[in-house]
Amino acid sequence: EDVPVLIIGAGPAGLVLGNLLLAAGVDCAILEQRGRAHVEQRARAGFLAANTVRVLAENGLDAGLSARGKEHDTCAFRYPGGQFELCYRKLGRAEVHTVYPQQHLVADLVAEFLARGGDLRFDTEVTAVTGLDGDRPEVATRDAGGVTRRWTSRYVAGCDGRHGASRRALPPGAVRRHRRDHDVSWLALLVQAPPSMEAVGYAVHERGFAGHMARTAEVTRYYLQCPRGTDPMSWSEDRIWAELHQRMQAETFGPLREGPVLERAVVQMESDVLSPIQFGSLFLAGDAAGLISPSAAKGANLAVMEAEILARALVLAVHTGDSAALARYSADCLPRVWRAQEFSHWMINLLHGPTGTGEEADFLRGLQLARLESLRSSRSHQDHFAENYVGI
Ligand code: RFL
Repeated sequence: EDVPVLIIGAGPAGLVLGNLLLAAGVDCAILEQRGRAHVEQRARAGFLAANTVRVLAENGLDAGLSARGKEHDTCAFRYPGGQFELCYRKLGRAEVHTVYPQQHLVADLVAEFLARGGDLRFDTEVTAVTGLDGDRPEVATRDAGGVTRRWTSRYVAGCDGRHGASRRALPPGAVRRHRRDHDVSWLALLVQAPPSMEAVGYAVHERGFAGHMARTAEVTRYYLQCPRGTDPMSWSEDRIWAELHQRMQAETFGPLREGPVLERAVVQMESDVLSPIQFGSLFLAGDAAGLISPSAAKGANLAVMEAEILARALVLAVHTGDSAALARYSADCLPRVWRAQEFSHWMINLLHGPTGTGEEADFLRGLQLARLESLRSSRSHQDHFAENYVGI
């Protein structure tokens, strides 16, 4: 089968790209290894930045988001010194987040792509991508029934995440990988309970970080820093709530609304940036192009930012043969990616104290408290925070 653009992966990156291409009259197909129900139920991100909402709205992809998304504008920090709140609607560029679970966004984007007549193949795993240094790259797939197929295209968009076929197709040395293991793990929990507070809650505690993020009226996300290698099932629900109460200082600042834990996973804070995010006819977007720690909730937003820039460049190349924008794709994206990485890295150091004891740990703990104190008391620091927290 032959199409101008083959998109691997039906996450936020691939689906936004596919919808923008169809809207501009560029034929494409999306190949997704998992089934439709699986991708539409995979709970991950929820905080959409203003730029993401703009991209979706400008392209008519925001019906669900405007009906069910909720504006969010405040985060609360709890630490040994007390609690303070930052209302970022009144700081920096005065932007807000829209809270809308990623799986709902994915379901909307799938529905819209199909309604626009798009070709979306679920249960179709890409097993190999070849010929990337020429202008007829080939993609091999295997469907759920074991049937294999070959696809050709002019361009391939690698939107299949960090473990996808696109990264595997990069020849050694073709791109440089910059990588950091932050040596921090979170037990990420989805709880069947309404949020315990209006704000996003970040709690810095000597037992480790704890976080609270609203998702919907019925479901709330919590995070608990845990030792590396923790088996997510090894923490009982009693232990989870006891840790959340203690670290979030519920006795001082108000009780948490408890409920059954619906989902749990251990997330290792890791970041990487590929550079360039292109090789021959393959263009990477989203987690395939770079992984960002979830500390500042940037991953899905970077994916949408890249998808929009890539869509514009591909439309120009396919319609007019002008590939100048495609050649600039990496250079256009990477400075924004690095800004987001720098901020997320700063957030990691804000939220997590050193794990050990001793003079060096004490020193690092001192820096962490100074960082919090600066954020609490300095208006210019707060403006900077707000600009980077919601900005992309
Ligand atoms: P996705 O969403 O992983 O989609 C990739 C798709 O590719 C498919 N695939 C393949 N298909 C065909 N053949 C193959 N060989 C394939 N290999 C893979 C996969 O099945 C999948 O459907 O990547 P994309 O589109 O780049 O989007 C990235 C985001 O999903 C990710 O960055 C965010 O979820 C990160 N993230 C957050 N980002 C935010 O902006 N705000 C948040 O609040 C936020 N919270 C989070 C997060 C990620 C988390 N986890 C689980 C890592 C919270 C968590 C817990």
